[in-house]
Amino acid sequence: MVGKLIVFEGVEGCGKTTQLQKTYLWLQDKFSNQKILTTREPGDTELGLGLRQLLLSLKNQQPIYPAAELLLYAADRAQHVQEVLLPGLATDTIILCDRYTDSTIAYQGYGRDLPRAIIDQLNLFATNGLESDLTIWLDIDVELSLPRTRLRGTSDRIEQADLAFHKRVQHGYNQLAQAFPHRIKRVDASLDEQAVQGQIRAILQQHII
Ligand code: T5A
Repeated sequence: MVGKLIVFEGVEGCGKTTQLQKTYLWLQDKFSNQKILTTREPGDTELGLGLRQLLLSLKNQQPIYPAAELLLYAADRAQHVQEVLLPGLATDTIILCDRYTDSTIAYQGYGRDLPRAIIDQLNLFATNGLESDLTIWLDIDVELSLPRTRLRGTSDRIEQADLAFHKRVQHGYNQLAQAFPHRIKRVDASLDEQAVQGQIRAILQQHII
């Protein structure tokens, strides 16, 4: 199979990380000779890990301004694309990526209200035009998903934003899914883990495998 970039997207606590791992194990079992890689944004490279700590830590004494936040996510992505995604795809790897360009549109665009034109330009610059082959959007109301993250007992800087922010992010994903139906496929993430995984497998079987 040729390399593919499959991205998992959604609001906080939608279950991306859980589903990405389940999908990885399923694909590994199904295609034992296929190279499969899991990765995430922000924080999969050495530079990205430092940026992730800056972005998500609650220890910052001063607020991070939206424009600075946007540029830090773009820097993480630029490094990630060059260091991980492009080399992986060049060696026919199936890459399962936790968040990518749509996160920036949803969070910094819809959430922080930064101009879409600038975000699109930065996404293009950071990715060199690399788009996902398929994006799985785990759709769930934030009223249901945020309590899941709180069960962990800790929350990061962005999780602590107010409910209105998270609702704007959720609306952003909705708008993106309507704008790019060929690339973004919705799953109902309010169901139990197995039911969500079943929907993801059906989508992968239809569009990738
Ligand atoms: N960000 C990122 C931006 O603002 N701009 C950008 O450009 C990018 C790339 C990343 C943060 O950065 C922001 C978005 C984020 O705020 P992160 O730690 O990677 O930070 O945070 P998340 O991506 O939100 O990851 P989370 O771990 O918080 O949530 P997940 O991955 O959606 O959820 P998961 O799988 O960890 O599950 C959360 C809990 O729910 C349970 C799990 O067991 C777990 O306890 N769960 C379920 N419970 C019931 N039913 C199900 N179906 C369940 N599935 C999982």
